[in-house]
Amino acid sequence: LSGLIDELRTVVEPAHVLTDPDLVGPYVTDWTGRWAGYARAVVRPSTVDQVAAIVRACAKAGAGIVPQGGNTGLVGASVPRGGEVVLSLRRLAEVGPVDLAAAHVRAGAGVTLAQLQAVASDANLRFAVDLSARDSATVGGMIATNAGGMHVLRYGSMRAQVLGVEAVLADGSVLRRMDGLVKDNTGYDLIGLLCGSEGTLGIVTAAQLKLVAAPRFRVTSLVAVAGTASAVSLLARLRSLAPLEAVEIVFADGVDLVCRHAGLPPPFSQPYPCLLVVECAGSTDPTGEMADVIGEGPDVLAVAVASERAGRDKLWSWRERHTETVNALGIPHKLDVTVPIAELAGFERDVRATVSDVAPGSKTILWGHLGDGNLHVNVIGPDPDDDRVDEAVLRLVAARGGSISAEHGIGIAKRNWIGLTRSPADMAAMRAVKAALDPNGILNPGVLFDEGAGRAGSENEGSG
Ligand code: FAD
Ligand code: 2HG
Ligand code: ZN
Repeated sequence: LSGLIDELRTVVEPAHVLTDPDLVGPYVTDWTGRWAGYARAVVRPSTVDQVAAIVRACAKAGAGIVPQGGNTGLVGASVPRGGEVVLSLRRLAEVGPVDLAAAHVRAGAGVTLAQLQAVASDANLRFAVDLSARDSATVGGMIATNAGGMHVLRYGSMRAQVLGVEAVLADGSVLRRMDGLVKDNTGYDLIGLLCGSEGTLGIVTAAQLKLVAAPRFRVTSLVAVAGTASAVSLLARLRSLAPLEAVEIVFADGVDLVCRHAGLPPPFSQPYPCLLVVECAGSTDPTGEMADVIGEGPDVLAVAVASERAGRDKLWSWRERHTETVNALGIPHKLDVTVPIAELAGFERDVRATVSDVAPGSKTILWGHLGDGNLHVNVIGPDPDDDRVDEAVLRLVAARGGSISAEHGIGIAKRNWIGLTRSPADMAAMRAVKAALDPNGILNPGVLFDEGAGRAGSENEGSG
């Protein structure tokens, strides 16, 4: 053990090989507090060559590596399980310059989303992915999780923004596809493969990222409706709006908790069962067409509209502050799922009833990205190790033809149930990819694949 640490201290400055428990602490517990482990060391390189040398040293010593960016991941994949080396990429934080003609920018893996958005905005452009962990979430982590966020319905998730990647593979070799070419059909799409690989196939050190035009106008509406079924009928009308960027859903109980936690006033003078945040952006003012579409239905109970930054931020705050509010209530069980939009209302009803049956007295808080059929099911109450609620909810998702991981990944939180929605053939192909790229299993061991298997929902039960 000390041999590896001594070797790591020859690769990066000794001050960036952390072993002191006080310094290591923030790197070994996840954002939710549900997942924590022990690390041999935390290493903080600042160049791709250092990353490659660290990987070679760990491979030689047979030490597992947990790549880490902002540690905002929500499925337990960014923290060690037992004695791995945490490889923090945060110091790879160079960004730019923006290539205006190509509309792309090079960013190091450790660049935060907020930094990237600021650089794009200075160039009168914009990075299309946005999420509320923007001040901490990094480019590398967002690629590794294929992060989604608020604007997926218009621009797609992280994978759709990535034109190029530089990554260190498990043998320490460097894969470099950084030309930023929009068209390049030369063999397998290894860039796409790394997106969503959760640190199990390679360590992203930099990326070439697509930028889009910055809209002149942006208008946000907070729309009250009677429930999920009404929200889905409104969504059907909203789809006719060309500049539609976001349709997010929250419910009265969650909004009430957010108000109490964040000290916000209630959004309307009376409570409504369900609220949507609807946002449009473009080169002309979308206020009129939004009002036409939103105003025309009997299902709309109240509307607030803002087009200036401060007003829009306020309308978003009742939605964006859900995650921190839930964390303040206890250690949550987080289930980030998609179901076909036609199934959403039924799923919402079933999920509330099922959680009450399986964990009486617990609190269920739902919200999400309605336009993507993506609900975040957060349950407070069951012990962190008691995963009966997790299993019950994920079985409901599978029964309705959904996905057990919409945008956060599988990590260790859901690996026992991956077989609910992936067939044995699918699992065998994924294992073959893992074995080819990381034959000794040193990259994020235990993530994605349940080596113990045999539990409910293991791959043998795949429903395809
Ligand atoms: P980390 O948490 O450090 O790591 C996440 C995963 O990526 C781990 O598997 C890790 O091993 C791997 N990884 C990290 N860096 C690298 C690298 N350089 N190379 C290879 N693997 C790497 N997610 C969404 O999709 N949509 C949202 O709307 C959203 N909102 C959020 C809001 C809050 C308040 C929080 C706390 C989280 C939210 N997330 C959301 C979850 C989270 O996935 C994203 O914040 C982000 O993608 C994680 O980036 P990170 O740098 O923090 O990665
Ligand atoms: C969101 O959309 C994030 O708010 C986090 O994806 C979801 O905390 C969660 O469950
Ligand atoms: Zn989300």
